[in-house]
Amino acid sequence: MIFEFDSALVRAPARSVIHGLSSQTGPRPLFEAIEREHAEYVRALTACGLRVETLPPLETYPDSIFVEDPALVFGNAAIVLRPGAQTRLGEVAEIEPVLSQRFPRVLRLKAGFADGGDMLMTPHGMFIGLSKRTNLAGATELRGLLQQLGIESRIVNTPTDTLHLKSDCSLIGADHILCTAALAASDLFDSYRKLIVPESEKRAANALRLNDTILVGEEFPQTLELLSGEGYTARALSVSAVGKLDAGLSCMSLRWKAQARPL
Ligand code: CIR
Repeated sequence: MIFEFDSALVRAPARSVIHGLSSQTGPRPLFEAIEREHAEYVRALTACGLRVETLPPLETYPDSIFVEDPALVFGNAAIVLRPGAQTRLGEVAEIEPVLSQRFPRVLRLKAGFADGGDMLMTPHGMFIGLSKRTNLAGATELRGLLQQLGIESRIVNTPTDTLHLKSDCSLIGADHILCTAALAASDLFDSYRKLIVPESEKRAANALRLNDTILVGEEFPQTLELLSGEGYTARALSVSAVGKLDAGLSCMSLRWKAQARPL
């Protein structure tokens, strides 16, 4: 099932994380605050039943804590992507050997750009969002790679004022999407039930369902209430420091359910 996970990779924040990319003009986050949020995140993943492996920090790449962006992982395969921000492209060479050691099959994007944050996996296939980070060349090549793994995909537009497709939406049930009003207004999720986050809590749309629990930013009480009202178990985590770097909950891990390897 799509929400079943037992394994995750995260990367410890480097001191340089405070210089990560951001579209915001406010103050930079403190390293200690990011470190705290990251530790809390790892504890939450573990509490949800995942075995979490923490990769060493990379000072050269401030945004490398957001390990979701340079790769996609599945039970028995991984795809190494090419993040669309120049300062992040070097993360590819760092994650590739890690994945080669852990997955029997690793495919690689060769041209164009694609960030994992633009990829939304559903029971019906993968949405590939075009954004400032994922271009048509990358999306088209990725479609071919996903096909090799037997995964259908659809290339879609991401709202222009958002970083990634998943900054604005998360799959919370097999046919249930948590999303911003902007995404709900598009025809993207016509065949899904939508739970729309309040305008004042737009960043809450980047939630993370792991097994039976949905992780949500604790800064978003109305969304937490909406989710509980729908019968979901939600766990609140602080994301205010990583939020200053345009990040949320999905970006800090790669998650999968391990599949038995043939003998
Ligand atoms: C960036 O701009 O690349 C980072 N500061 C934030 C990346 C967030 N990643 C994600 O949502 N998947």
